[in-house]
Amino acid sequence: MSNQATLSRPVSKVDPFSHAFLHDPYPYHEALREAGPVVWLEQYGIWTMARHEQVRDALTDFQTYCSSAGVGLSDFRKEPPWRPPSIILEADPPLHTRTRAVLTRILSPAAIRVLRVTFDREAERLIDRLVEKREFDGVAELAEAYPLKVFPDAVGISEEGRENLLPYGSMVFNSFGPRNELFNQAMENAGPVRDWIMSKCSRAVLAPGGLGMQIFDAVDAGELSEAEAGMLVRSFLSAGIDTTVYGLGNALYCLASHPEQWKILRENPNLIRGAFEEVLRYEAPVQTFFRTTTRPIDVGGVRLGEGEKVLLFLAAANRDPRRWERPDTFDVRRRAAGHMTFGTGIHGCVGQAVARLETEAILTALASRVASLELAGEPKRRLNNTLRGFDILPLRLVTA
Ligand code: OVM
Repeated sequence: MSNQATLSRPVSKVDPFSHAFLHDPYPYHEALREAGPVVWLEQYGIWTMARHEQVRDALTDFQTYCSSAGVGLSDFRKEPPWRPPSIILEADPPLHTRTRAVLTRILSPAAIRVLRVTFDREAERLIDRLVEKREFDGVAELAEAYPLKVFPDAVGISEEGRENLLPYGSMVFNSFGPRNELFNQAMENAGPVRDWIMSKCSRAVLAPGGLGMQIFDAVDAGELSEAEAGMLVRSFLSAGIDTTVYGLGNALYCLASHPEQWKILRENPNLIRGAFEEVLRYEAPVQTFFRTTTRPIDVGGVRLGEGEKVLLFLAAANRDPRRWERPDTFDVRRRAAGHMTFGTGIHGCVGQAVARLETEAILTALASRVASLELAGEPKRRLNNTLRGFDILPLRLVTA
């Protein structure tokens, strides 16, 4: 095909951040995938990719699709970011290479093995309490309660003020979208929440031996400045809570609403690890990230200019029929590896082993005790410009 196809770039009028879209994105995902390999979103003057091949290729080509102009809609070269940019998420090599190396080491398989003992014990404790309760809100009492206990403990921050962590996550993940009502609501109490977060990022307040203090050890080794270490603690507190809260909530929802899949897991606990990958594919807690082009590039015969924003639909790639058989079926036995929910390439989720550890600990504790996991009422969604998940998830546990 020649470049003449440039003349017929696919266009769409949809708003991926409207309430209608966020409530039920799947029909819109399909329309965007079928419109073409790359689609112009008129409302925002940006490109979007919703097919697996193009999303994966863009994530892999960090030189053409950069992160340093921000990974949300806002272009940091044109408007000031709402907070100082993350030095890992919103950075390109060589800065990214240096910061990433530190977090990769701190979150290595050996480090995860150390965390597992505590994470398993806390999961068993919490599930024992909930089994006794029988009926509870799966969001507040499980999907939020568990990550809010184990992760800040692992980082090594004080108990006091942890109620700021979820509001901060809401600010961070809503801020990747447009300045809409969701963004404005999330930012209502931004000042005090941001101040509390920043007050937890210094060497003086972190517990010895924790994941936070290990970042400061890299300062002593000459890898980071003191200020950079604080910024990477901020990355832990930005990326480490809401993502796992929404992921755990989606896991509970998928399993409670597919009882035959829960039965399969109970009978084969070795499938739990793969089941979480399937949750991430089927109901991605992180739906989207943006990149910005650093040069003109052809995508499937359509020419993108330099300095243009590209919305990557991770969640749509996860259900692309070009890549997956029965993409809209939740199947815990499926090989779901290759989903885009953790991204891929140099920015692929550095904390993914922690996310898996938390979910496996909870699902394993549940599977060993609970015969049936049921919805006990109507779930209610919590809308966010980036995250997909629940505000309320009424659950009932029936023991074996
Ligand atoms: C960060 C950060 C914030 C949100 C998400 C994320 C998914 C990273 O501050 O580095 O990764």
